[in-house]
Amino acid sequence: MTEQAPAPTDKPAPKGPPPRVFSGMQPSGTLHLGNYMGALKTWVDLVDESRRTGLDCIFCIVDQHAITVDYDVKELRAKVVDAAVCYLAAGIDPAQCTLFVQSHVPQHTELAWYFNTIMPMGELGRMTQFKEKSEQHRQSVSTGLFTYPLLMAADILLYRATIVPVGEDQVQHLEFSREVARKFNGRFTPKRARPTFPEPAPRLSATPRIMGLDGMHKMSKSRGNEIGLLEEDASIRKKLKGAFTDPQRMRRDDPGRPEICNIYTMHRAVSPPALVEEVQRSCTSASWGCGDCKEALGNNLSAHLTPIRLKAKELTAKPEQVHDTLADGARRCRAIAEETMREVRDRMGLVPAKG
Ligand code: AQP
Repeated sequence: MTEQAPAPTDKPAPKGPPPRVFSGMQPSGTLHLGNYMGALKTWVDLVDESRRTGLDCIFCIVDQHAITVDYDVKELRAKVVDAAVCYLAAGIDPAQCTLFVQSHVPQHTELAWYFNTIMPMGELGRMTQFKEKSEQHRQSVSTGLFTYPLLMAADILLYRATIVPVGEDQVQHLEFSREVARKFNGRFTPKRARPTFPEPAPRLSATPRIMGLDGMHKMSKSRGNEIGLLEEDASIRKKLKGAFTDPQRMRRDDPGRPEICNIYTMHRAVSPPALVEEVQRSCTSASWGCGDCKEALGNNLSAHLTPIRLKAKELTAKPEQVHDTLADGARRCRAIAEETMREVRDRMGLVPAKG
């Protein structure tokens, strides 16, 4: 008699937990349009997506990264709250995701230390951001600035996150985080066991690199070349007037190259698709001058950012509410982090304290 194949069942295959998203920003200054268009807008999209898909979104204010360069103690305190206000005002809904401050979860630095012990210095020395920032802060380059990518790897891997929404400048650090995961798994994960860490991948926005108004460097909190996320319309319009555009557009009727123009890139982030097309056409045909593109951008930035600015004003008036949100987030993150760390310590051979 032949054996019968088991009857198919209607039961769906067992599903794992939904993927986890993790990202953070430094409270090193006022968030700017680069942070927003390169990363924060994607966070908001992912939170919206999580309503349908169950994605678990965790967002962090990475204050321990911000202290790797010279900073003002009093200002840092205020900037942490300002960053939380920006996240919330931009549309990060705390009922739908987790928001917390890095230093409220001590396991980040613990895991970073363990990663210090497994990654060779040569790999850290190759990091472009370290080279640029050590140039920028030449008077004192801290060891923390050098080991920054290890803490960033710990931030992500502590939560076993696989989706990391960041701007283009962070892609190299993400590749490094994957290398850390592979190294740790290779050395400490027992054969046939589930890897300790999954490999995280970047999620880039459609505008992953926003240049500064100077056209020389990416828009940055520390270079003074930025437009602030909460800046007033009049100030934004004034800054746009002086913003660097396509250097080949010397005269009004020179056709432009939108693909290399930062003004066009910003249009792509905030303007309706029909207007983006119009800007593209009018720039290449020279029917619009740079001033026209800038004026249209000023109008669309105003429409896009005014509600964010108003919401931020409301939240700034209720700091207790913001602190409560951060405290709830830290509570949840400490629990997740400790679960990971128990496994990490065990796999690395560290003996737990009795009791
Ligand atoms: N210009 C940019 N274009 C696109 N994305 C950007 N990001 C930063 N600048 C741009 C993205 O914003 C997120 C938060 O960055 P961060 O605060 O952690 O560090 P950063 O990249 O060093 O930002 P800044 O503004 O340049 O800060 P400072 O001047 O203090 O170093 C990241 O996802 C980043 O990719």
